[in-house]
Amino acid sequence: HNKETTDGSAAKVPAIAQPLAEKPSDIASNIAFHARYSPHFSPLKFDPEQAYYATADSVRDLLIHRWNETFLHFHKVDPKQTYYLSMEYLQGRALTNAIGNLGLSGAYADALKKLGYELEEIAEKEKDAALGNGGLGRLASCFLDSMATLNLPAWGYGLRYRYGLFKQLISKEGQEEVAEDWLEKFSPWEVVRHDVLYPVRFFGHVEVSPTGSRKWVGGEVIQALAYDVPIPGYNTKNTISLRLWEAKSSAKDFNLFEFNEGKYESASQLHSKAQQICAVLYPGDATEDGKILRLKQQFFLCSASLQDIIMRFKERREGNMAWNWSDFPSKVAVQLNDTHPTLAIPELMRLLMDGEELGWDEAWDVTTRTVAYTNHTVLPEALEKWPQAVMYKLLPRHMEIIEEIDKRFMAMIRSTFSSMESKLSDMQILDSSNPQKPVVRMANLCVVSSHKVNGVAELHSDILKADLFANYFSIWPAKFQNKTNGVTPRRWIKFCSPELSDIITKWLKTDGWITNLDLLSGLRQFADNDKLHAEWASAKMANKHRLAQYVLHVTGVSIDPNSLFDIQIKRIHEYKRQLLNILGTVYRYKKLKEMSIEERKKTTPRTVMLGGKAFATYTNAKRIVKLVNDVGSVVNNDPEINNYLKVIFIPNYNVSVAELLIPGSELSQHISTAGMEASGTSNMKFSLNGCLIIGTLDGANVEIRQEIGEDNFFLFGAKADEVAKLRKDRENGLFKPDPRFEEAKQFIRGGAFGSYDYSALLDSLEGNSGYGRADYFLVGYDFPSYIEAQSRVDEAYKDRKRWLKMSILSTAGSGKFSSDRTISQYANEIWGIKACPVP
Ligand code: 6GP
Repeated sequence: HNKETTDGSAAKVPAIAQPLAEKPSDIASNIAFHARYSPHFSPLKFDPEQAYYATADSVRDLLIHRWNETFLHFHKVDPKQTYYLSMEYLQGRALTNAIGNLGLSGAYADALKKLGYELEEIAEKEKDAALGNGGLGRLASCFLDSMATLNLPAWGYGLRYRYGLFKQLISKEGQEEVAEDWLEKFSPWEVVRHDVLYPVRFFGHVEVSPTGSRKWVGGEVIQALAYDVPIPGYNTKNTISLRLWEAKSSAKDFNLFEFNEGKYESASQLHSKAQQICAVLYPGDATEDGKILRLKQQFFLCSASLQDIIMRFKERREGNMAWNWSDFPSKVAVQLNDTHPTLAIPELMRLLMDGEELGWDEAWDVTTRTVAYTNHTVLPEALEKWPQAVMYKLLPRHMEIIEEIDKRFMAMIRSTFSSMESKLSDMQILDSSNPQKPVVRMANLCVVSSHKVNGVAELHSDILKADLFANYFSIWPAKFQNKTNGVTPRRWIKFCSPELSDIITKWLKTDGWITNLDLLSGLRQFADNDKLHAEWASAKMANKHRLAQYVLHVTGVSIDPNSLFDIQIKRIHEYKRQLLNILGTVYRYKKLKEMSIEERKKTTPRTVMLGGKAFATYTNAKRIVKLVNDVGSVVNNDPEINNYLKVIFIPNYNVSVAELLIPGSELSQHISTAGMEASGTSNMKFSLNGCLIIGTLDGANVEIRQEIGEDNFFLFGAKADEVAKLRKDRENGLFKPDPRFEEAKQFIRGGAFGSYDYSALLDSLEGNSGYGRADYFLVGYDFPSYIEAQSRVDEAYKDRKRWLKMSILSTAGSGKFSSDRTISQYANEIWGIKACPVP
């Protein structure tokens, strides 16, 4: 019963007469049909929300049609396929993107007009699918778009979190987290597949048969049910699938007897356990129960996905007597999006050995040729380490397998690389150096078991080789690669900034750049052209007006579209240094206060916008959010200053908010401590949209600056290779803070922004709290060069012609940062897969 229904026998499904609507009049009647007969709401009303659902349903028809054709085609051709395993996907809204990729934006706009609605108004009714946290999750979504567009045989696998990460509310107290309600009213973009269901086991024990074979039995069994989200490619029939697993119990798990005795809770115990698994992304893991829940989520994703992958592999070999398990890696590539899906490694080993009766060596050969791993961060606290005791309890058979992998790895090192013996304790997968708390190092398990390991920008990949994974690099140099991140040009310029896109198409005389972003370099020859300048400026201004309206709507603060729009949006983290931004802004405010009116009039007016979520238990990050809001309350209400400076905290930053902010931006901040931001991807989106960057030489900034030219990038700060020494100097008392830095901190400590005591936050810059080392993120060291770079920005902005030229050159130099380029490189250099376009 687990088989796909479209297994090549689709002829069994009766044909339908109803045509798929692609002309405005047909689309309008299709929308009307869904409004009446798709039973989400009362069929008697057609308000904007219902119009959205009916429109989405009609788009879904088209997607399902293409999705089926794609699936049948892949089934027939049986190409090697990639399976992307990720705990996060930040899909955002689907409607505008889907009709844009289908080439039907105009037709849908016309159809809705016939029904009395504007497409934009309807599209805004959609809630973001917010199944992610940050860059890693949005990258996964950009990758899906590129895989579909490049006609690659690929699938995404993830979890269907009912409440996502959280919704951020902002009050006087700062950030408050509440459950995200994206599924409260049903999502039209998912197709539940009641025929795709797999059991996933937890706990239990290992049983050894008389012949010595081992089986995992007992424990708790939860069902994984597939929800498929169709992912249309741009300008192609190919529509691939994001399969999200939902945890559920079955009717036989419901104890009717107990229920009728009034024992309601125990009667449906398994039901509530299943509900917990897909409730939220990254539940708190401070307690043991929290750790078990996180591991359950990870294993649930891995086990269901691998069962599905193996089922498909076997299904496509049915009737063929000649196939062999050693063929598996020539049909299947599994990509681990960071370490969260590491359990795919022991689970694949288990399924092959205990399920398919392969021996260790054969299973290991298949597994290691199948799995590859991407690292997305070098932050020590993000490198997952799970207590061995918890792992034994939840996954006893997997722990046996991990122990065996570790044992064999050590034996291999001793026999083949004996000079590395002294490094073994660092390289081992099991770390028992603290006998009270032995842990499993997931990243080590990934590196040992993957055929390729990659970082996400050149600098980051170099750091992996020289530092984090240096020992492994010395024994397996060929295993390590770089794949600089990219973003999809469809969502991140074509659809979110249609005016600018039309200008680009007009000047390049082709819209080929949308799928071949390198063509943007053709804009360079027009960088000084006054006509282009005028068009460019007017498109940017329209986007700024749209953004200003949004800001007024969500914050009540009106901002001036003639001021410089300066934006920093990303998760709030000390290494990303939103604190540097706000300290710089505080300094600017203080200087403005000290100026005469005449002097003030000569300055460049700015609107500083920040947005991002702080992890619920990350105290300093939450203090930063509060500080930004407190500074905003004072500055925005200061009649002397608020024509020259505004400070806005954008609440609940997510994908659809980014789609408004990025096109309207002129300056964006990517100012992490060098060496700490693996890549960044919003830097690419901003520069693609003609926004200038103020930034450090970190992550992909390095490559962006190379591509767009040094003169078009406001650089400041320490370099990655200086950081270690600077930290040492600081610890040794050799750091002399700049007086401007002291002044900014003192201004806050003195209560200029209210009575809240910020000393705990500011003390982290003096050196005691947080990482236990003085100003670990070097805010103090970089402050003066940051302030000076900001002055260069102010000067450059005064010269309109120069600024516009820099803006055009930013877009022109962004060709490299398409996720189409990134995904082609993964396909060729890691996965070994080829395009499989639906004819
Ligand atoms: C992020 C990195 O912080 C960011 O620099 C990078 O651009 C992005 O991944 C995509 O590669 N990392 C995460 O979001 C994360 O959770 C474990 O890493």
